[in-house]
Amino acid sequence: MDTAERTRLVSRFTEEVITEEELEALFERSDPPTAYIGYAPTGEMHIGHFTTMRKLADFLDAGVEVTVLVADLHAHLDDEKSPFALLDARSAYYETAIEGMIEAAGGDPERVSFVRGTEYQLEQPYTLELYRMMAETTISRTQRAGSEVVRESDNPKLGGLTYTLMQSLDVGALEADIAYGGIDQRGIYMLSREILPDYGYEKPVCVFAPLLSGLTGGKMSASEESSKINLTDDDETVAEKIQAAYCPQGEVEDNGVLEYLQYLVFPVFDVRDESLVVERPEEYGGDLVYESYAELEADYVSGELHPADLKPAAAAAISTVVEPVRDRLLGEP
Ligand code: TYR
Repeated sequence: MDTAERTRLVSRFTEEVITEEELEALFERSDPPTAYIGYAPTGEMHIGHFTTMRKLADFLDAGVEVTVLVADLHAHLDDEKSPFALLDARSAYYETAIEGMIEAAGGDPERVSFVRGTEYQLEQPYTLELYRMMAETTISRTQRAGSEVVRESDNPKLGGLTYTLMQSLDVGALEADIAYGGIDQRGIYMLSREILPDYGYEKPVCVFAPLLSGLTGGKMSASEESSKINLTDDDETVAEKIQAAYCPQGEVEDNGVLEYLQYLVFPVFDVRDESLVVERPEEYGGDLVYESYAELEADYVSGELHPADLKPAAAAAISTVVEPVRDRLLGEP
């Protein structure tokens, strides 16, 4: 695969790449580039996680070595509901779910390295480096970097600042050429790009995934059940949530159902060589078959495809994509 094709694969379905030129330069090197993504195991994993995981298959296909960090210390630092005693079990649950998602997206989980934060963030070299960074980085710079990620409060704890600085350092500590995450992580990795060269590391290339809309309009919310599909939702629950979802006729903006199709279902169907069938009674024009998201979106915008027909098809498709992950989590064969 040539540099242009590898760059295209890694950049597709992203919100931003900083910078494409630097990414190309990584692919021109002789040794394979490395990338990492981190997840703090704070709660239940959902379909938003799945879309970022889906992209790991693109990284693997482009010949990038991928590390997944299960950021257990981070979970504790920013969330009082993540006590140390729970972190081991939570991390194991994340690892199982993540492996399932990579596999369901057509990637090979055996090719991904897993690491937990506590495996290296308590070691002396990391700690010393963190203390040096604390001595040299201002509170306001760090606050600004983490403002989209760390919980807000009138009386913030030190943990949020430590969290941010540690995540900035993780890129270097994990020797990642590429930091990958949702666009909300942008501030933290911009801080990495700014300060890591002072500590002898390369400036990382950053790849950011879009944040998906929730099913109730607006942003997806971790606490609002009906705004997202959970990985353990059964087919009926998926169907009910999609049926009730905000999905205005002809409108693409803030339309979570379309976003799930674009970022998750079609890329997975592409690997499986499947197309999306929208069943319709003959009198309304009969079934529609889509090979690509672009075709579906064009029909949706033109009014040819109505939400009432789209929703059941989308729900069934989402269910088949989530099913292998659900089975793994629930311990079914
Ligand atoms: N900040 C990430 C989140 O919002 C978790 C994370 C933690 C990512 C440490 C990377 C990292 O190095 O879930």
